[in-house]
Amino acid sequence: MSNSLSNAVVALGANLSLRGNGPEVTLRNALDAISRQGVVIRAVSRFFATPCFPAGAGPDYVNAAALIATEKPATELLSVLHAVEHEFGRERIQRWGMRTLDLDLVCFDEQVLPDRAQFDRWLTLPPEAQRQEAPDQLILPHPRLQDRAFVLVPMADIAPDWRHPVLDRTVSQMVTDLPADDIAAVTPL
Ligand code: PH2
Ligand code: MG
Ligand code: MG
Repeated sequence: MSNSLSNAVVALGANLSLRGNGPEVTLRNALDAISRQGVVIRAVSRFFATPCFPAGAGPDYVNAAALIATEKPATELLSVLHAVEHEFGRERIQRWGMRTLDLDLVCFDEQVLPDRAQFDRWLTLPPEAQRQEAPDQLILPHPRLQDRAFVLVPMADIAPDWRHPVLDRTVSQMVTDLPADDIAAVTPL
């Protein structure tokens, strides 16, 4: 048995207050809750205000990213994230709906899950289908990672050199691939 730790990136987001706390406080509390679950938080990005995607679907978000080291496999880390979301009032109702806390597992080492064929299907899903369909299993890396400034800009604070195992681009490179307006709209708090 190897004791080696895996590295994962978790994207944090919130755009609704919870128990009188705004999104920024919720994200801080969520990071504390994650670190009580037997995973090590190695680094946390700055916090950013980001325009809601899709545009007009709700208030601006606060987004951040955390670099995590863990002995757990990816699916167990995901269970931890779901438990913390639940603790912070998250109800899974509407795809891309407003939320008090969203914790997305973005990448886990260089793993491609569940397999390359499934990953490729989600990667190339047309935008209209993306609005309708949500995967019922863990897809890694997150299939929309490369499209989203609100994920990539925070991630560039903590894992600029992580290389996407399928796209073969680093986080820094994927940031520069984004439209300049998208990057400019992600503003540090
Ligand atoms: N998350 C969503 C949907 N839209 N928009 C921003 N700016 N940030 C998010 O984290 C976000 C979103 C679904 O998880
Ligand atoms: Mg999300
Ligand atoms: Mg989510």
